[in-house]
Amino acid sequence: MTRVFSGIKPTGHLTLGNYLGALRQWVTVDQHRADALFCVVDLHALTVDHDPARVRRLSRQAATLLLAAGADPELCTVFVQSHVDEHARLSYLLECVATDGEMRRMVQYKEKAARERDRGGSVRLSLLTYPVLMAADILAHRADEVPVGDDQTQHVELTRDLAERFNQRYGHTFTVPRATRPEVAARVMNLQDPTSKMGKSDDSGPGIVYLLDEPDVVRKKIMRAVTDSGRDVVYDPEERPGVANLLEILAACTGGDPAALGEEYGSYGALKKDVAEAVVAELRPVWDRHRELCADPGYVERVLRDGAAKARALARPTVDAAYRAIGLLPPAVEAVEAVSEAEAGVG
Ligand code: AQP
Repeated sequence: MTRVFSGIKPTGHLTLGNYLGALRQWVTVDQHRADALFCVVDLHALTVDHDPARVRRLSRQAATLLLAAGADPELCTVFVQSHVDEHARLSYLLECVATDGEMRRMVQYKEKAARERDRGGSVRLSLLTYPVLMAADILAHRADEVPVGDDQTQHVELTRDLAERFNQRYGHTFTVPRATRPEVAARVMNLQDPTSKMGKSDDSGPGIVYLLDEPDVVRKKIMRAVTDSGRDVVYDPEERPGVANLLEILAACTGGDPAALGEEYGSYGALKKDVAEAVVAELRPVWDRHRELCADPGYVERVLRDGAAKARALARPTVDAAYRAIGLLPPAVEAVEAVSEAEAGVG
């Protein structure tokens, strides 16, 4: 069975971009057709300036929202990255396979490091190396597919390179995964600046629809979205990024095609109104389920505990195999077991 792995980092409140670009695909498609693992990648949230209490809070919130969006623990594994040591254990080995040059070429690193320097802050070494940890997340579970939004495809490419290099040097150990993306809304843009991604660690509140915004706040943000200087509604991401973004969001929520939908509208106002109502209708079941889950925090805790146990059991053999393949001496107990197994085999 195909194995799917993907993650979400608790660096801020989840956005409509996270939902349409990732979560929705995970819960409506991936968990039904594959052996799927979904992870709150909390270690990744430590790569930028962070408040410990906030990361803890956001980690719980991200897991709750993932379940509210429809992740079903009977169908998939939901867990928190730091609960499964194998990810960090494998990351170091992959750092010994990755090069300094390839890490510095990562676009997210360049953008986030520049933003950090502009603010007068220092850049954490982990911001440079975290794509290797992401590779470890994926490879430890031998994932075949990694459903991600556009912004993460470069990191999945790196993961493929590291897997192939490791396999070539040390013997076949890892599955080489591939990125998958949603057909529309693979990059939802900021409503106030449609040339930038709608990002959860962004400061510009009015341009970002958060999954836990109240319905009227969602409507207001969409009605105030920046459009373009033209008047006719045309799907043209290059020349009309604001309108194209709204059409993509509408298409993602209603199932249509963005270009065809554009032809149905005579004004930006009518388009915005329909987008706002489509988003509210799309998010309503998530809000309802989220309220129920918040009333039962023990359930979320149990899902995460059971998910971590499953994920650990799944990752352990692959990570142990990587340790052996790269030339590390197995711990004594494993060595003794290996000898007795060999002797039993000979006898
Ligand atoms: N705007 C987006 N449109 C489509 N997909 C998106 N994703 C993120 N933003 C959009 C996808 O959501 C999944 C989880 O994302 P993440 O938590 O790894 O990262 P992020 O939301 O991009 O958040 P950061 O890095 O903390 O900060 P920002 O957002 O400020 O860059 C991924 O599959 C991602 O592609």
